[in-house]
Amino acid sequence: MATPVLHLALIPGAGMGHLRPFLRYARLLVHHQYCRVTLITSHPTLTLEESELISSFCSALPQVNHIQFHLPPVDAATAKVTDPFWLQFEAIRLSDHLLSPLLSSISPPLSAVISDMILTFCLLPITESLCLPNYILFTTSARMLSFLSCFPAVHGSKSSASSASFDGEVLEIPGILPIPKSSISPFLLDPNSRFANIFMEDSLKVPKLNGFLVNTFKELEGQTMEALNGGKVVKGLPPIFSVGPLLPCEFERKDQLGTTLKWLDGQPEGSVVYVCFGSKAAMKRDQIRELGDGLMRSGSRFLWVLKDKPVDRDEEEELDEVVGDDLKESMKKQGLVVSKWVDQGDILGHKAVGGFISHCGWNSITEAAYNGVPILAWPQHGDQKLNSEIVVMSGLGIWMKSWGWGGKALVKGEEIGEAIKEMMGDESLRLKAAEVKEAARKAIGVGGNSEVTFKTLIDEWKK
Ligand code: BUP
Repeated sequence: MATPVLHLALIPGAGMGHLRPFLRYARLLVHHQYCRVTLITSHPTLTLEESELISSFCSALPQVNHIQFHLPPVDAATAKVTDPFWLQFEAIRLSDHLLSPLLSSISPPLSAVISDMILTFCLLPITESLCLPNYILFTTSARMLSFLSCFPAVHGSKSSASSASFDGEVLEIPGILPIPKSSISPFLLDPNSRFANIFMEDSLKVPKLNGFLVNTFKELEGQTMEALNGGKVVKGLPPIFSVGPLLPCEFERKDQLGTTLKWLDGQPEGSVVYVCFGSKAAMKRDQIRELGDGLMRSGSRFLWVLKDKPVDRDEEEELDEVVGDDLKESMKKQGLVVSKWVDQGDILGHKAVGGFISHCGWNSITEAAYNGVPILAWPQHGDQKLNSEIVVMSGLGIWMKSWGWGGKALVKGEEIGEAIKEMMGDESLRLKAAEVKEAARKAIGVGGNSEVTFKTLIDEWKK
């Protein structure tokens, strides 16, 4: 058996949406004959789900060297953020003094570090001082990477490396479809927000990194990838590699009883709308009730992952407390509502699922693309409107732009019901989604773009 000649450290950020692609990529690497992998995670994790997932990953892949670093406590007032996920990011960003000795003491010495973009601020000076190549596993879209690279233009900074311009309404980035102001998170438009400051700092660091691995594929974002790599977005960017779609793995499975899958087994093919807004977004109760009403009005069967808390969910929570007694009773006849973690990868791959109401977190989009499931986009915050634009551009789904950001204005059940009918009844959408599915499978199949990129990266790291 060949001895590994590469030692790669993977350092994810916080939240399931960031952790999962790292673990999926780590699994690919560890199965390569030349690779040894060290996974470096922060402790404690923000959610129980993350710590359980890390344990399950380590049990499934004991050859991975797992190291934890202990986070300092961070005060919300000092950090000027209240969102628990951003507080966790802040704590990680304040841990540079721990990461430097940790990285330099790893044995055998590292060949490269693959880290989350959110850590760049504290990690890049360390990797530079240790002369370690630093690659980013970018957990969202290439479109979002273009936006990040040009972010100073949003706040009026001119740069000779980029001719991106913002006229107050639209961000024009050469080579990619313009980004309307309405798609940019309000936090990032406020020059004084902590988020905008972090983006500004990170944007300036993008050219200093050794490369970006993006969980995307040619047929989904080929034009944007070409613009990024062709120097159109910003001159002098490092190489950007498409490595996706990164697929759900066995170690991610949580629903050992297969409750949701058993329910899906009893439903006709393509008949079920799957509803999930990711691991972070929690809808307000009045919007949850309207969504329940909309699902009922659509006439479709549904599987709804209901979440009204931003961090871990309380599985004991009573549905009637959230949606009310009447709606709870009528919903039982038409769908299944769960308030616990489900195995989304399996659900999207089930033949009964014919549509997906999604917040458009990037992992969810790539998982839907891989399974050819049409999406009704309902972005809630962050990068999700930019991602929704890709859903529409690729033909994978539809987006009711008038609904705006989730939580801003109440979207009524009637409208939701009509939008669901549109998604579920559109045969051309179904066919287009099936084409995206074929392209996704081709990308990671033998000789596909992402598969070839994987080998290219291994060769690059071996040099
Ligand atoms: Br909720 C939920 N089961 O019950 P996104 C999510 N997931 O498997 P987010 C489950 O978590 P960010 C559940 O398949 C996806 O891989 C889902 O990531 C899985 O959204 C992941 O879609 C969620 O990127 O993260 O959680 O909002 O904001 O970082 O994109």
